[in-house]
Amino acid sequence: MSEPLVLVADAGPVRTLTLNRPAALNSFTGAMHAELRAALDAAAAEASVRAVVLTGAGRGFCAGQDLNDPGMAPGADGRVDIGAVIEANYRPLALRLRAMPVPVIAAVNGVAAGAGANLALGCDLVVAARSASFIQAFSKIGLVPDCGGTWLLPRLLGRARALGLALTGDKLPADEAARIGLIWQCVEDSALADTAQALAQRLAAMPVKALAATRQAFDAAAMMDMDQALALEARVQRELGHQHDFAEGVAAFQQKRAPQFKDR
Ligand code: T3D
Repeated sequence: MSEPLVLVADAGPVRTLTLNRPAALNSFTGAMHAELRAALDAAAAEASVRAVVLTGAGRGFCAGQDLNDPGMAPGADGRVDIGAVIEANYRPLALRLRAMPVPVIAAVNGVAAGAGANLALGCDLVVAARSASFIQAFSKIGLVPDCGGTWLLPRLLGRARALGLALTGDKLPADEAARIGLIWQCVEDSALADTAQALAQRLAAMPVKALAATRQAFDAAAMMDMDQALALEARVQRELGHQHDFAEGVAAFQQKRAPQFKDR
């Protein structure tokens, strides 16, 4: 039997998904996309999973689209339909990440290039090893940033830096990515797995329904004026205020005990 293209491992409430094509820096084939979609769907469906860590096997995180994948071969008209690849694979992937009911942490263990960079940046928190880097490799092969890059990069960085990275395709080292606020944290290589795991365990013990709602409210508010965002906040708080976790959080505070959150 062939090796899984996405490895799945649980540590209590934290599920770790590891992209597993290390010889090609975990670049995406159609088959790896299918396994990752299925793994994300399973994590979303299982009540016991309260946080997800996404990382890569070997020395890379993900080098984007596998440029040797037979799915990239020209069709009968002699042309490659990259739009179809995006619609079938990258768009569903990026949307799935944004809709996860639990926080997702990217543990970027090495180079993250092309769609691999934007896969990481689409996660809720990005922790990167000092030796890792982020490359918007698209311009070098005549494409625009995808897997949500056109939406994510200007929001994360502002237009000047986003365009600078996208146009040049320059390698951005992890420590610089942290310094300019593109990612949450850069840590020593030897500390990456433990740091990401500890962060995931910490978030898993929190009210994850509210954490996911926070991401979704941020995404929605990005398209709104302030009054619309205030109305959104009222709607979301009303719903969260009816949940177990709000009552539990307040009761635990009043009773000076640790809360036991369970909503999802
Ligand atoms: O259908 C569509 O195209 C639409 C979707 C587009 C989304 C995209 O992601 S477009 C961008 C695609 N990705 C790239 O252009 C990145 C290509 N890779 C690189 O530029 C470099 O590999 C890196 C900068 C990421 C890393 O460089 P380095 O020197 O550390 O490693 P390397 O020697 O280049 O790569 C190691 C191996 O991985 C090598 O295989 P080999 O020679 O040892 O057998 C290399 O061919 C393979 N590899 C790396 N990236 C890819 C890849 N194989 C297939 N596809 C790749 N993207």
